Amino acid sequence: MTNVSDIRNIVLLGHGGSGKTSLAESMLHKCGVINRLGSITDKNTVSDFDDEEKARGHSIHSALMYLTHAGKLINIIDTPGYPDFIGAALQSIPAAEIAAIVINGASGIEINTRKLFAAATAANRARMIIINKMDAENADLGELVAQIQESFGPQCRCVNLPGADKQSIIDCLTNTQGESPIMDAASANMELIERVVEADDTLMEAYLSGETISPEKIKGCFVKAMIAGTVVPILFTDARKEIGVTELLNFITSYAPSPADGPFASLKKPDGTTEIIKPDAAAPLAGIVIRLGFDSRSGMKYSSIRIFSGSLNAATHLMVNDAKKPLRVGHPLRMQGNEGKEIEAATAGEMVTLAKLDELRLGDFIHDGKFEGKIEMPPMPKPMFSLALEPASRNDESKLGSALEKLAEEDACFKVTRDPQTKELVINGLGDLHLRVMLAKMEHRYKVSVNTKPPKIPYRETITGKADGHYRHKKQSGGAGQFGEVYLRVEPAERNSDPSLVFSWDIFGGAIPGQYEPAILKGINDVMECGVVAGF
Ligand SMILES: Nc1nc2c(ncn2[C@@H]2O[C@H](COP(=O)(O)OP(=O)(O)OP(=O)(O)O)[C@@H](O)[C@H]2O)c(=O)[nH]1
Ligand SMILES: [Mg+2]
Repeated sequence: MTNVSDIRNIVLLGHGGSGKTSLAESMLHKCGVINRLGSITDKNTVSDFDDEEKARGHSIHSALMYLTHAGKLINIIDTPGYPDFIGAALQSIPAAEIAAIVINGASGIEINTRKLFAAATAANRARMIIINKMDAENADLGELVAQIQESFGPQCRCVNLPGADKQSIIDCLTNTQGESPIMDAASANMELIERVVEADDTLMEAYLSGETISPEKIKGCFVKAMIAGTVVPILFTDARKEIGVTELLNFITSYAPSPADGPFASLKKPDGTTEIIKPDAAAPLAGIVIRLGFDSRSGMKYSSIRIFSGSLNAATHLMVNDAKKPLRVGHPLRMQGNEGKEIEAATAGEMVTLAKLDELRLGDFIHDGKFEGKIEMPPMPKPMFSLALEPASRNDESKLGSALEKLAEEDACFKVTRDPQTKELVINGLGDLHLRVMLAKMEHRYKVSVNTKPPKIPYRETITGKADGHYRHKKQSGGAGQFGEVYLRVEPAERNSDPSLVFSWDIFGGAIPGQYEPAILKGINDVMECGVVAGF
């Protein structure tokens, strides 16, 4: 069991190609977890272990890793940066106190940099910015820092700076000596301290009255300032040459929040109130499912959980959301990319992975029966790209349903629907690349081939204006005579109104017996389903 204050949970967020996976790799290498630095080109990083990731040279899923540095356990979640795979990144944000937004030093602020910075802010995470690829020849790092401050606010302040040779790092948190092409260490230090003291009234007063604030006091206030967001530290790295990586690890262990510092998870209870969950290992169990994956070889399902309070071991009776029946769990695992190491127990503040629990879904609230409610996940973008599928052969047909179900379980932004009108099987995702990758995964992993085509557009007739109709029914030939007379007025309801039919009587005195109403409604609904003019 690791002491809660000795844990740091960090999620790496940022646009595709900014170097998150390489950075995670170099952190593991620096700490001796791996003895060879893997690379994207050699397809041998710990994080991008999936065949599809290796083939494409970028991350598709989130991956969990861990290391120890300066006596602290650092859990790292590497996330994909391409907009098509943003679901996995968003899903990981609630799992970590620290959100590190990685920016490519050469290409600067990109679309997902902004989206993910905003998502981390909305989720109240302690944010930091890592400018990676500081070695890139065309990088104007001074200009980039200015753009970051303009886009994300003046709270973004440099904690270190690249040396003129881009081979070294100049600390400006505890040091005022040295000069970087961006600025001198003394000015950076002053700018940084200004923002840190803002989180503490006493320190702020002392600072404004001209007192020199000691490095110890700055250190004591830094975590508070990061959580409050008065400072968003900027650090520089070159992940390929592992420059700035030790400095990054030192910063995380000494200045960034542990689960004991916060921000804390909040549980939305059934009565509408909120309960803050403090990371107490002795308290009841509470956690959320942050990642799901199926092993490409064994097909085994792995569910990763962030534990907010309590403890989980092989004997735990695991409750999921408001289900009444507990699940039996096997040995908890701690994941290093694709490799799971059995651990006795996982406690508050940690991440843990459980095998073979088919019932678990992304975002599920797990507990031991003593908590009730839901921990909210960040909003997910709606899948807007669609493809209609047809199994390539009869053999594929039988396997298609279960393969699609597994793919949808892993990815909150991938949905499978059957269009009730066109009867087509349709997959929906965030972009063309998203859908192509899912189909490739289905082919390689589950050996299911499909033919695709653009989905038929389910055109629907609708009412565009107001109209009155009248029909008289008379039947006198044979048996009892029948007579009926109907007056119907139709006009458009509000667009997308739910329910789509708004029905009311326009008659005074109640001369029509109520028993006719269901038949009338059925008639109208049948016509609405089939259309009047063109039959759809
Ligand atoms: N020159 C240089 N190249 C780097 C650095 N960091 C990463 N790269 C290269 O940049 C490319 C992209 O790196 P990744 O680590 O895959 O980037 P990522 O952010 O994980 O990308 P996604 O998984 O697509 O979000 C790879 O070819 C890396 O070798 C760096 O600091 N300097
Ligand atoms: Mg990556």
